[in-house]
Amino acid sequence: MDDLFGDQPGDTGRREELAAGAVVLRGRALPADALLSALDAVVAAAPFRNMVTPGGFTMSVAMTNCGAAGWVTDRRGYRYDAVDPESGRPWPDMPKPFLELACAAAAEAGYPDFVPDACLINRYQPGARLSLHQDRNERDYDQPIVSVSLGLPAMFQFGGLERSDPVRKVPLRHGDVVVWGGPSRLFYHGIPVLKDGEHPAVGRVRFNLTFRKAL
Ligand code: MD6
Ligand code: FE
Repeated sequence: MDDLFGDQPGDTGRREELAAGAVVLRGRALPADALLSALDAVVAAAPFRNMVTPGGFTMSVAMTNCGAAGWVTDRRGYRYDAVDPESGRPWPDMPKPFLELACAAAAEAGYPDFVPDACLINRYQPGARLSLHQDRNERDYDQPIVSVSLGLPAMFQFGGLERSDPVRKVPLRHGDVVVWGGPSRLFYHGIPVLKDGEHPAVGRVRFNLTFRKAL
């Protein structure tokens, strides 16, 4: 449905190189119905929560995970953990539609051996933001990250290896997939304050799934 009603008419299927090793596959996650149903099931088992940073700030982005390892933060630091600290149980299994999309998108982008063991799920309500950061809690930086955007559009800030490097702004819309690795694997990036809006299939929210090989 999403592709018919057109979040990005004419854009689906386009491939945009962002930087060495980083590519946007426009609309690659469409149609997104199976992903959204699977997301509901994950969230029923492991609800979204606003985690606390080591510095003591509560994040405006709510998070949960699926897969063998989940990314967590608390006063003790950032890390991957096999267990959801809220429930004491393992994170939900990675749903098949998640795994299939992540592997296929990575292969298309030039990473044919990528098999994620972790999927961090971010939920942005209007006003939420994710400040500039590097993804560096994974063991093997030769493995890329696959990022899937669903729901409301967002501006993705994409910098360089230093926090002070200039940032490019890349609009990410419902169904877009970013595959990111190689020379840009440790580039700083973030999401500025999410603008209000209503997505026809998803509502007043943006979800981002980031697939990683964490262990
Ligand atoms: C987001 N994404 O798009 C946040 N990290 O909501 C990330 O932080 C991210 O999209 C590493 C690789 C790809 C990403
Ligand atoms: Fe990130």
